[in-house]
Amino acid sequence: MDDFRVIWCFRALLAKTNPYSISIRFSNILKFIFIFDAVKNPCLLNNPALTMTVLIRSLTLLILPAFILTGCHKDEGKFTPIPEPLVKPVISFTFTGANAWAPAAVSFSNTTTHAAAYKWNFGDNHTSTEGNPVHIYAEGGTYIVKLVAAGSGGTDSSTQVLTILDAPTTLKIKSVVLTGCSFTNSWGNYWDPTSGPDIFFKITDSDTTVLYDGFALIDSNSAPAHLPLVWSLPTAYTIHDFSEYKSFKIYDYDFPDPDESMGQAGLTPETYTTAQSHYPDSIKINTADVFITLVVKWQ
Ligand SMILES: [Ca+2]
Ligand SMILES: [Ca+2]
Repeated sequence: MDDFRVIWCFRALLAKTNPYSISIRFSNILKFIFIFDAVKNPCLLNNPALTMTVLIRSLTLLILPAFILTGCHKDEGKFTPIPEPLVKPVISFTFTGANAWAPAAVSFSNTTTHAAAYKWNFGDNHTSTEGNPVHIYAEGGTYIVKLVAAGSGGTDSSTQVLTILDAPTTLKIKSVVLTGCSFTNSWGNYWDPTSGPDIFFKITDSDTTVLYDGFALIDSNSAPAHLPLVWSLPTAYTIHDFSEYKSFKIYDYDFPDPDESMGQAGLTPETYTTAQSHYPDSIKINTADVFITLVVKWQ
């Protein structure tokens, strides 16, 4: 755009009340400037409204008679537009979620300026054109993240390095905490009518193979007020295969009869190895019969 027309109308000058107003209509104009004669009238420098008033009053004296005779008069003004300077993108971004076990979700915060389009290369053969993407790194490693930004002033790019830790290979069960259970069996009878149940746990596979017997940690003569029952394992039980189901079975010790099962709950550890459910320090599992919290350590 080289120049443009300004059409003003002095209809407002016909009004007999102050202050005078003037409307100026522009077409397809993004920027404009007014130039006032501040040398002759320094007080006008910071008062464009006053300048317009003085200008209008002066013009009124000269032109108003002609308006009265001819009606609204159109005039043209010519201004020099100020072109928008073209600035290259100034790339800036931060991220959170790195230095975590894989798979890890890393959130990128894009603070680039003078850009309208972006392309991310996360360094693991994945890309994105979002402004502020969240990317899940599936495996541990060191990755070079590159952001390319494009704007009216051109394109530019910047890189940063981030590290994702290799996924843990073991899950250690440090404590089994019974937070809830029924103190009556399915017939509505107390497990141990005279003294309350003597509660302990076993860890088994999906069948009946006992992997860990917690009998040594038994809580004898329990009552609801004793909950939660906290069983801290002297030696943590270690799970290596995250795809195998583990059952935590709760018993009332009966002698000489077989132990009475009060219920069970279990987990498959890989459920907790996603970017969303990301290696929690405690895991809650339950069925209708028992509620258990496992205090664990991944490594
Ligand atoms: Ca019993
Ligand atoms: Ca008992």
